[in-house]
Amino acid sequence: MTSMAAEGENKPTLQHLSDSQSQTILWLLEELEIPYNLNLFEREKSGPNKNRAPQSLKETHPLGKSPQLITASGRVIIERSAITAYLIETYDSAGKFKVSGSDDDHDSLREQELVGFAEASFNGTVMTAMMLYYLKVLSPFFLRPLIAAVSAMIHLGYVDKEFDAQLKYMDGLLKDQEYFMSNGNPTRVDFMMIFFVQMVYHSEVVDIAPYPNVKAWHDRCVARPAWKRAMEKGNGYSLGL
Ligand SMILES: N[C@@H](CCC(=O)N[C@@H](CS)C(=O)NCC(=O)O)C(=O)O
Repeated sequence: MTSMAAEGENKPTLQHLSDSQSQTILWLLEELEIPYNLNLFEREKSGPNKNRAPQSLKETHPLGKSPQLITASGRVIIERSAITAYLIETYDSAGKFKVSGSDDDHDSLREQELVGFAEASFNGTVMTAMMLYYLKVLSPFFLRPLIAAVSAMIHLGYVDKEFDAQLKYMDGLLKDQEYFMSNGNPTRVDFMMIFFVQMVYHSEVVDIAPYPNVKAWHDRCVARPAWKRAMEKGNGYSLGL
């Protein structure tokens, strides 16, 4: 673990990679309105590691992924679920982004459940759809019709049904409130969920128009001034296929 506390001047530091889910941590930092350091990393432009993170991200964590948050005391935290929990717990003294309810739909257990749903279940469907897409476009041309046919079968039998069930569930959660667990300000669930929804939205692997509350929630998140500031401060956020 590398200590960057001195360099960080008692501020957290975000190790931020272009076109990545780190953008959502940048959004949270802007929402919190705290001082922080931002180290920008670009994806490799060519060679065998084209589009991958640069080796320099391994200097702060062996996995070399982004986001990495280096705390003011020099501890390196990976995984957005842990980073969002840490940042909100440490810096949200007014409780703007904390869940505050005690009923089943708004308590901390529900928050944990929905963070897990976003990361494991919804992301699982998104990744399966992405893999099928890349398998199709990256395979040799003579195999492509066969792979396209197998991919269509997996979509029909599994992926599309999962997407529909999951997006309907999410649409229902957003029926009477602006964010997944709140009105007014997002919570950790929204900071987690936005990336997975945007993967779907930007790549068009599934149409979210039939889920109007999800679409309205997405548009509400990206209309926030903090989201816009984060977009200006980051170094690109293109998720299209
Ligand atoms: N589960 C991790 C995912 C981290 C991750 O996979 N980051 C990607 C960017 S979206 C990355 O660094 N990719 C570059 C690479 O693998 O070379 C989290 O929540 O932070």
